[in-house]
Amino acid sequence: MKKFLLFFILYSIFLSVSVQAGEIVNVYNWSNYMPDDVIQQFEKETGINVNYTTYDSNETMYAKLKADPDAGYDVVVPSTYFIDRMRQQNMLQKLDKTKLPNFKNLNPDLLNKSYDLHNNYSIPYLWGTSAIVINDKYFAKGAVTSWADLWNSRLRDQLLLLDDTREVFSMALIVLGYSANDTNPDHIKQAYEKLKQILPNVKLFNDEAVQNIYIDEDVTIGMGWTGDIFQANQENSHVQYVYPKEGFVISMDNLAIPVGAQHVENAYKFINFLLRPDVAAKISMEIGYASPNLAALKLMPAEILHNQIIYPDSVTLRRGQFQTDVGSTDRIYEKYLELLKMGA
Ligand code: SPD
Repeated sequence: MKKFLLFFILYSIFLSVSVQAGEIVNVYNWSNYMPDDVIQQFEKETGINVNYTTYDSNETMYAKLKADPDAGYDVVVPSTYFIDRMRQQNMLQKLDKTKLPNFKNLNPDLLNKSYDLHNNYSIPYLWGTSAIVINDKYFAKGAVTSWADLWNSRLRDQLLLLDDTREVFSMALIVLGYSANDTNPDHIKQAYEKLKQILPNVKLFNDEAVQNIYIDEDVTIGMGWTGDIFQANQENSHVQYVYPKEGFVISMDNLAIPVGAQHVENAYKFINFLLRPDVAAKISMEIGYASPNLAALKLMPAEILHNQIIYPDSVTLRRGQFQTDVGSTDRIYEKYLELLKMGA
């Protein structure tokens, strides 16, 4: 009887360890970037538990994985310019597309770009822009049309700026007439000097609670990302997104598997699930970013496809610049952002 009990206990431990090891996927994503019910649906359909944690910037995610490649993440969602850096630094696994049959749903125009030719390391998730945000109760439509308007001294202590190095510098570089992907240290220094001039107008730097801040009208002017402002506009129709006349940044975030991933098969299952047309459509419509999934677009209503926050018209899109990796110049950007925030 004792022997039987011991066998039973050991067998139960073995079963529970093997089931737990196989039934989890550790996902590390941007905050406010995936609906809870999508995660629940995946868990229900597959029996795989999603251990979901979030980050607030590419830099945070990159630093964590750089410090510890075995940090335990199976899926991460870097922007294109970080995919470029991370694949070059051998931080990502080469993908086996035979395990991603839903890859075929993606828009070919958004694949095979220089940051990852053949998409060997990255799968487009969502794309969006950053632009000006105004509350039209406080700012008449047409009164703020350019990034340069945000430097107006009448906006003292009123602005929200994204707490994101490249986004903040892109704004200043574009105002100065430079590329948002500039690597010339002198131009970046000029952008820093320009940003110092906007500091008296800055109320806060934030990137995690942007939609609520605009919904609650704690801030009524500043900058923001597509999805946050789409969501804010649904709750408070006075929150408006204005594509600046000088230009703006377009970015795309991508699903990838870090080299140290422990649950690779589950990572493939999760990514393939997100590429399913019905799932991709749900994510895009709830989170408010544009979908790179053509099959998903076919499932979306016209009011979403014509929503100017998510899908700006082709004339507006021509003013957009796609974010690219700036290599080691990134350190210069980061140093200046730190200095700026110390002075804010
Ligand atoms: N809350 C989700 C934010 C996603 C932002 N992606 C683009 C970042 C490019 N710098």
